[in-house]
Amino acid sequence: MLIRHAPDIKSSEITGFRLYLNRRSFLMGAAALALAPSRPAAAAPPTGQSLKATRHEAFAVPDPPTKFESVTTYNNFYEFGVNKDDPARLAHLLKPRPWTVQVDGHVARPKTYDIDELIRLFPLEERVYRLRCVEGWSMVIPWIGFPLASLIKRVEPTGKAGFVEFTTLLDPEQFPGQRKGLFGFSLDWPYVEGLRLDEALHPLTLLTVGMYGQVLPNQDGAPVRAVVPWKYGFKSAKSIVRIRVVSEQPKTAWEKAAPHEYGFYSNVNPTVDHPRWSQATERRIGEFRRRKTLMFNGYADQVASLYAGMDLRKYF
Ligand SMILES: Nc1nc2c(c(=O)[nH]1)N[C@H]1C(S)=C(S)[C@@H](COP(=O)(O)O)O[C@H]1N2
Ligand SMILES: [Mo]
Repeated sequence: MLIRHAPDIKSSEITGFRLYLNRRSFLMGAAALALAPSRPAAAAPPTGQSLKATRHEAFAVPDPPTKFESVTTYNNFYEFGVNKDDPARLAHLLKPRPWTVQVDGHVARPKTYDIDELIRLFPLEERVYRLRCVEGWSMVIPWIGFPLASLIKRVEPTGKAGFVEFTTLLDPEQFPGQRKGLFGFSLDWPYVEGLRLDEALHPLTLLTVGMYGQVLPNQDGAPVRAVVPWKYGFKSAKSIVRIRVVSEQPKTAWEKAAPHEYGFYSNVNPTVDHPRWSQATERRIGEFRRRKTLMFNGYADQVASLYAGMDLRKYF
């Protein structure tokens, strides 16, 4: 059981499997930081540039947004390391330009998009969503992006399409966490996530390229990440280089690491506990109290029908 010695304590919020991983790799993480190259003198990434979007009120939550500072300094992005502050410290290593996203698989019009072409293709919307991590904390973030469905429909899925698979960039030069041997723990890189086709086409599911009126900071998944607000945070893959329409359910990075702990669906569900901790409550970053976790993270009216008749204990 965890000992809570401060109300706003950070890494101690990580429980179970992930706490174990963090402890194991704490010293190794420090070594990786020391070895990481310093900020290059080349052109700065576009992080911080303002990005215009039309505010979209449907699905917006009334909760006040989490502080930008918290959202950009308290991150999970294992490619940079397992500690919450590793992504912000090492984010300068990631170069979000030039960048392409390969969209292929069971589609009639596969295409590799330049990121700037992709951003121009669809009108950008601002949507305020809750995001809850499986570790028991949550945030409220004004994202900027467009429905993933717009892109999927554009490439025309064929009759064989059943799932959508996301792959994060594999590059140990930019992602120190992918360097073999530096950390005591490693996911099976690249980070892979997936959704059922109907989940991917759901109007709530976004591809995001910004937040808080600006270009997505590197530590939050620049230049493009998925945001699936009714699922645990790890389903929202960052720094995506490939979106593949497939027929079989993808094997995700977290499923491979611990299949009994992280299922494919990973819908936020306060009635189905993680094998080693409760999912009944959460702490909103910036608050002290714990609040009750809502079914499907509060999006039940929109998404519950996707799972009608499914045993959510089995398909966790
Ligand atoms: N590629 C990649 N995507 C990732 C992760 C990661 O480690 N690698 N962590 C996930 C987890 S566990 C969470 S909670 C969210 C955190 O997003 P944030 O840091 O922008 O709040 O990103 C998700 N996407
Ligand atoms: Mo998470």
